Amino acid sequence: MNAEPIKRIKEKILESRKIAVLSHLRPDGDSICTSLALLFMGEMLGIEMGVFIKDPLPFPFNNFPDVDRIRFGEMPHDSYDCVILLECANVSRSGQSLLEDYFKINIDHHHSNDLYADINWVDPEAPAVACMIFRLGEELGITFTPLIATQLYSAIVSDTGSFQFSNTNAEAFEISHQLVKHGAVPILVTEMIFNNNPYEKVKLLGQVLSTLEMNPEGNIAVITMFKRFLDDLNLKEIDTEDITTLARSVKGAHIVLFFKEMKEDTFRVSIRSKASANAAMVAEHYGGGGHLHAAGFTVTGKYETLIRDIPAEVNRLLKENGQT
Ligand SMILES: [Mn+2]
Repeated sequence: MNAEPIKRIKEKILESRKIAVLSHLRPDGDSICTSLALLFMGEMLGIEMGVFIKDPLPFPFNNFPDVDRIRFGEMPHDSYDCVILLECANVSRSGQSLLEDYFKINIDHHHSNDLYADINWVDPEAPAVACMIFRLGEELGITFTPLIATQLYSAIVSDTGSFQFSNTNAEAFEISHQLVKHGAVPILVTEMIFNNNPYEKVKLLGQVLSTLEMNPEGNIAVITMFKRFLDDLNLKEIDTEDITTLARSVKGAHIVLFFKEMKEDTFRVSIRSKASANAAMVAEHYGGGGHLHAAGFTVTGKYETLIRDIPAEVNRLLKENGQT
């Protein structure tokens, strides 16, 4: 019982004949691509593998190679020797029910994790869960095929925002170096992840950015997406993280307030912040919540009033708490 978790996971996998791999609700590039890499690794060991994801895949991962190997919705309750949960802080994060009777393996690189499984391997230093699965693959003596290398490399590129986010460390580069040697082709992954936008998304990006305003102090950027932007382009929902990233790139901007019109006089405000500016504190002030650098809240009122009052109040809050 005292052995390192990676060793115990190796042992459990090697004695298994049938394994289910689960990841979290609203799956992201890291969880999706790593699940597929793990599926191929298990199959190389002669294990019957199943990848189950509750929610549909977001763009652009819905167009990735081999996503037809993923099964969506509720996992069928077969006789798995173990269930591996990737990036799930608790069982309910997987969106799956009735996992009580299974032997569970919990692999995560986030700080907050309930350590709920039979084997828990949580490493907050790992830049992506893909890096942990790479290390597990080495432990298992897997020969990394170009297919596996491409999935793991895609996961790392996605989770580190192309080696730009704060989780980018030496390990991200070391493992990527190995993966490229094993046949991952960086330019092809870049094309798949970043240069694959639908025309409508880039048009929308332009429209939202045209609303960009800075507060007088120049530390708060405000952008707005009106419902009519989406309606005009026949878009329902689209990932708008790129737009926020651009707004946050303005020199001196510590916080981006992204107003999304839900219906008349109702806005969902996403907050993205950097450095010491605490997005969660701002969101909580308005009855919302979130994390240090990503949070949100909902407000009602006339747009002209909100757009004037909220940035001023947010600036006051930041000043009061020494966060500017
Ligand atoms: Mn991740």
